[in-house]
Amino acid sequence: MDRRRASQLLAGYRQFLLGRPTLSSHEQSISGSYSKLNTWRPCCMFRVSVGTPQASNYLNLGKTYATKQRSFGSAATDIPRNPAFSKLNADDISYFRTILGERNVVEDEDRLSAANVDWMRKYQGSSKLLLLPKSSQEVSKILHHCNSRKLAVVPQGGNTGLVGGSVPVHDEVIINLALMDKIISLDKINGILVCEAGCILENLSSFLENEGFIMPLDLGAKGSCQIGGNISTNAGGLRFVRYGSLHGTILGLEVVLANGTILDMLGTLRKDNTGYDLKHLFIGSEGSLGIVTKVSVLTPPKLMSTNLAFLACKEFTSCQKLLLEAKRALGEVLSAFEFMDSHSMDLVLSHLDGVRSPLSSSLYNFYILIETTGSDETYDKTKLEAFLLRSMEEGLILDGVVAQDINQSSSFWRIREGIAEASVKVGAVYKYDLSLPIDQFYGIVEEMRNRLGEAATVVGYGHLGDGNLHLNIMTTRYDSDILAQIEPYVYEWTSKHKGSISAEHGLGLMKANKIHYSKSPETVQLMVDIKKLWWLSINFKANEVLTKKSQKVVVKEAAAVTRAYY
Ligand code: 2HG
Ligand code: ZN
Repeated sequence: MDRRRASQLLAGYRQFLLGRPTLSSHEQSISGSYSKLNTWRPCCMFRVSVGTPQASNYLNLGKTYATKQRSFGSAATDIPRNPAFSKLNADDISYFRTILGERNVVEDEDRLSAANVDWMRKYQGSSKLLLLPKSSQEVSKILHHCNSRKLAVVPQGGNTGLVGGSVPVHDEVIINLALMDKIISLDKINGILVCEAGCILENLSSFLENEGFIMPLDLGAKGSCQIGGNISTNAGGLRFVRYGSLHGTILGLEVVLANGTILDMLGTLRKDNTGYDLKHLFIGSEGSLGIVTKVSVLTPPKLMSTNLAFLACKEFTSCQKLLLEAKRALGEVLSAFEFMDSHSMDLVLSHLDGVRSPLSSSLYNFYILIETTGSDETYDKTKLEAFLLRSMEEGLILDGVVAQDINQSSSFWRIREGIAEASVKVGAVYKYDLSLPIDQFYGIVEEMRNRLGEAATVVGYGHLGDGNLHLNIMTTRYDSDILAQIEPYVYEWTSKHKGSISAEHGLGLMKANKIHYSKSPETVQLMVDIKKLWWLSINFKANEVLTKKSQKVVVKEAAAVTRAYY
């Protein structure tokens, strides 16, 4: 494409979308409401086991157990209830009432059934009790009691996870942190926010934006997910390409261990080299070592100039080159680089009301969202425009638009963030959250499409800037034959290409026994050892149950890391 034609197109982009689309619920939320959105919001969870740390007895996943029927699909991993754990009795409930008050000890069936099932309605537990603590001390008392009574628990945040980690497996006591939602402090010079773990991500973002900062983390589930759950799964999201992992931005944590000990690591220092940095053990360990109750996070300043481009490419190789060029040309202002294929786009357009493509044609194969955030409007715009012109001239981009106001950018984001929401409208969805080398990124999507043929709709999208693909496979209903064609093929393929089977969603129930596809036996063994040591150090009784035999099972099955819940 010559430069003049490219310039005309770019000018045309600015005229585009003059008719404002109807506000989506996402946009409404941007204009100030904190209310829970109707849109999709899966994300995270945390989980810890309490009572005897008898990890091994429920890890022999190779055997088939005739336990309860799960709703479907990849949830089929059946884990037997460990008989070493007690059953709740009336005395337990009375004790919880004395520490939490009547209202926050929930036995109501409707509320329990909502807390027992995940957002996809794929993983279903049968807990009879939901506890809503208001402070770390209350969490500590709950855990201390459960530990001494050998009652299993599952911590729950916004219950937006996609891997079955935030709901009970059997009858665990659910500890939901929703009432622990206070903002404790903000250092307005350094942007260090301290808050409770139950704070909803979007509320933190809105609070910070009023103060001139932003959360380093942003994701589709922001209207419901809680920061404690984000940390427990080490959620990645849309700003990862710019601000990196929570391992970098979380400065401190308060965590309650299974025996009720409150571990104060709630530092607010950028630099602190005094011994092991133990907070990292809790970031991404899915609650297997403790419940995160408070958080200290380094928040970047809010920069005033944001631009968002919605672009179309013909080949996947153009998307790859565009990424490289964007990193080179946009450098420090690049704040998101998101990818979706035409199948993802079709899915959103056909299942979400009020969403339409910003491009005049729908014949493109791939779409890229590029966001820049900087401090100088003219400089940032000039940089982006020069980059877009060059990319069009080189034929990397076939078409595109640049959002002209917040409504337009919200409508662009709505398409990308709406894919997960649209995916559950088809019927059944099998979700894979993979990290892959950039040259292999789209290969598995094409392979699965060929492999499954007409039987399924296969879409690929995700955080191309971070090498994180979301492979979603949709069918009208869950079917074990389809599942058998997908798994273990997807895991083997990922492993063969040195990818990760869990980039940002955690292992949860879905992938607890799949860890070996991404980690060597020695690495898993060390995780198992750390976990055993952890439990031993907080509860000497553990010694009695970690028999030689059960330890072997732990090692063999390699699933101990997160499936120590029960
Ligand atoms: C996203 O990036 C989320 O949209 C969800 O991580 C991915 O639903 C999925 O597979
Ligand atoms: Zn994602």
